[in-house]
Amino acid sequence: MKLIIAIVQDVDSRAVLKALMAEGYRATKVSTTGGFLVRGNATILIGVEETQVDSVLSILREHCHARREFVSPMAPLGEAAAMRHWVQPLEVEVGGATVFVLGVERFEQL
Ligand code: 2BA
Repeated sequence: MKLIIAIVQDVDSRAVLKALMAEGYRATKVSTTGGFLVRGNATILIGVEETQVDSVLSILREHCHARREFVSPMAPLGEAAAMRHWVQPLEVEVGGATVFVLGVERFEQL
């Protein structure tokens, strides 16, 4: 058995869960926060048989989209004034999905 941990953007999470349920997969969504942007994202835990991993990855690929986000770097006021120019927002591309596939040693439902 495998545990798929997929970190997706909040806006994509509903469509991903809907598609997973429609295909008969079981999943748990946890509300999480990205360490870099410090914005809400969603972590979806999906326990599957090894033969189902690729099918779940296809669903994630179909429903998770990359988007461009802007971050405003914070410079201390004194420093910004010393630089005598505005600190430019930094553009980053987020997603589609960051996925980890782990082996499951034991699975129990008690
Ligand atoms: P965040 O940490 O908020 O990162 C959002 C996006 O910012 C990243 O998108 C990446 O494009 C950029 N970014 C992250 N760290 C950076 C850095 N040190 N310098 C420059 N740009 C940086 P993604 O790579 O698509 O990641 C989306 C989210 O997936 C991340 O949100 C984080 O929550 C998670 N994630 C990504 N890689 C991970 C990893 N190796 N371990 C755990 N979580 C991860």
